[in-house]
Amino acid sequence: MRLLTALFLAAALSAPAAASSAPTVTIQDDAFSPSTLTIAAGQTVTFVNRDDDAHTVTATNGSFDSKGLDTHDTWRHRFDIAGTYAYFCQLHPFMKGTIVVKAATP
Ligand SMILES: [Cu+2]
Repeated sequence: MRLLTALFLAAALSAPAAASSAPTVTIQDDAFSPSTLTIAAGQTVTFVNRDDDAHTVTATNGSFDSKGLDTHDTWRHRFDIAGTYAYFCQLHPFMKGTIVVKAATP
């Protein structure tokens, strides 16, 4: 019985590790990291602001806009359509990033 409990706990504890591999872009030192992120269609990207400054995640083509993200704010966006999405920070237009969305394989 104890062994089963241990196995169950091990399985439960390992679950969050898988979640941490979710696509994430960190905003730090006035830059998006990674500057280019490749995902599959249907995936959700989490943007995390680790800077002292406010930033935005704004699509160059206007298809998405996080609005202002303060320090430690996170913002998520799901990309359903394959393509290359360039984005920038409206407050610091020199900050640029790209999300490459590949068609999901059936
Ligand atoms: Cu910015």
